[in-house]
Amino acid sequence: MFATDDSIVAIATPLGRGGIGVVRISGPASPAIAAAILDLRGALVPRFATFTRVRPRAAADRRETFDEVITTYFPAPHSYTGEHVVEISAHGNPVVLRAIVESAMAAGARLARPGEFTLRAFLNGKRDLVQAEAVADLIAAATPLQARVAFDQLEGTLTARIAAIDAQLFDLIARLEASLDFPDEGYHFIEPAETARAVAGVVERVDELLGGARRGRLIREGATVVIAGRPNVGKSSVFNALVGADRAIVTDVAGTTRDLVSEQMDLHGLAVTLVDTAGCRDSADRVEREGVLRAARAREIADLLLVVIDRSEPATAEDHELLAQTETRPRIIVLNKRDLPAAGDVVAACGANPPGSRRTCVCVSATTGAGLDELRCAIVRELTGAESLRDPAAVTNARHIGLLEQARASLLAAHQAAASGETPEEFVLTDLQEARARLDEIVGARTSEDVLRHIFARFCIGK
Ligand SMILES: Nc1nc2c(ncn2[C@@H]2O[C@H](COP(=O)(O)OP(=O)(O)OP(=O)(O)O)[C@@H](O)[C@H]2O)c(=O)[nH]1
Ligand SMILES: [Mg+2]
Repeated sequence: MFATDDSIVAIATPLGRGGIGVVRISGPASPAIAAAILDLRGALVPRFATFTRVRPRAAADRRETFDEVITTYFPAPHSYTGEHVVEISAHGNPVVLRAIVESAMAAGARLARPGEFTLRAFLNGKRDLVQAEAVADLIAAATPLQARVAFDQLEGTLTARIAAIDAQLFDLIARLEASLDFPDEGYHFIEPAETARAVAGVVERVDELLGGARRGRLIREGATVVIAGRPNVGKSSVFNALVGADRAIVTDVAGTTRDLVSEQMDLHGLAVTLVDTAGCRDSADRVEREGVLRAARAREIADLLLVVIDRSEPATAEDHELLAQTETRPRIIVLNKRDLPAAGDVVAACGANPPGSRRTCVCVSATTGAGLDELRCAIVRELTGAESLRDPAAVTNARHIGLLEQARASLLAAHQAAASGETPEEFVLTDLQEARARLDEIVGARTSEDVLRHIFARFCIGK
């Protein structure tokens, strides 16, 4: 997988028709391949848009062209991959683009594997692993906030913060090693207490990164919010009101919704999958029973539950059962139908956020839209613990979080050993080196082929 001496080709734009479609060729032979398939008057000028024609097959009849194209040549190392790259912008038609790829293959290129362009950029030192992963995230982003966080990482914000921690560790390790290398001089380059202090400082910086990580991961991966409640309380109405479309069927018949209905939405930048479910009740109807079962399963995997209660009716046994069942889960109690007079005891039974409780209760009317903005804010707050996501987290990726946590554990072990003042410096050193190795893995300074394979398998062809 990691051979880079051949030249690769792929369509870099999405499948389908559009104004422009781009074929990308990367590798030592790309200028020669371009010369073979294009109708060029001379050598391609670096980083210059050349208007030319493309031929169906290498060395075919020069008059037989099938598209006019703009070609740009980026000589190594100043290209996306760090190799010679030729980008051919043709008209965005799959037939034309595939024919260009076939011509390039006939002229010696190999079809690129998913993520292979970005893999080459990583192997050639154009990007570290965090930045390569950020490319995939940026391409996959569904909300502007996701895109911004991915772009921050592409720019190297996280890389720089990890490098700063790594530099602190390196300095500490060098001083400890010097102490070990010159034991006879009776001189310590660093005293155990100072080592402990310095390690504590590094832990603090790792904690700063991990602090926003839960929020960061939510931003990157999105969250699943499941609507639950007994039949007819207005779950589907709340669902439709939140997604802003008549997506789920609403009727006054209890047991309208049978299957799960889900819709993606952008909530203050968070990518939320909202799921409407069948109302919880015992039913003799086989179809409805299956729906109730699916609803229960959906509740299990939810990051957050919206437990809908009809505030205009006295609370039923089913309401109380669901409230008890979801007591320990992250949830918001949604008191719906606030446009109707309230049945007093419902509000008392489940409403009115009692002081000091973590219970979040929002009063809405799916019919008039009242309270929905408050509900949206409450959802974001419950999921992220923050009012606003204007200051997004630096760490968003589960792989990075895992490695940072491992580094932190080694740092804590080093700290404990140094603070005791009795553990030999070799042990402290081993823990510190271990922590450094984990940080190196994040940016890809030492990463196994398996991990790389896994990471780049997420990409599509042409990236
Ligand atoms: N007045 C009023 N009526 C509402 C409100 N929300 C829903 N309804 C009505 O309540 C009835 C049930 O609404 P649905 O959204 O279908 O309720 P559901 O919880 O999805 O019901 P099932 O799918 O059967 O479990 C419909 O007649 C809605 O028009 C509201 O805020 N105010
Ligand atoms: Mg429904």
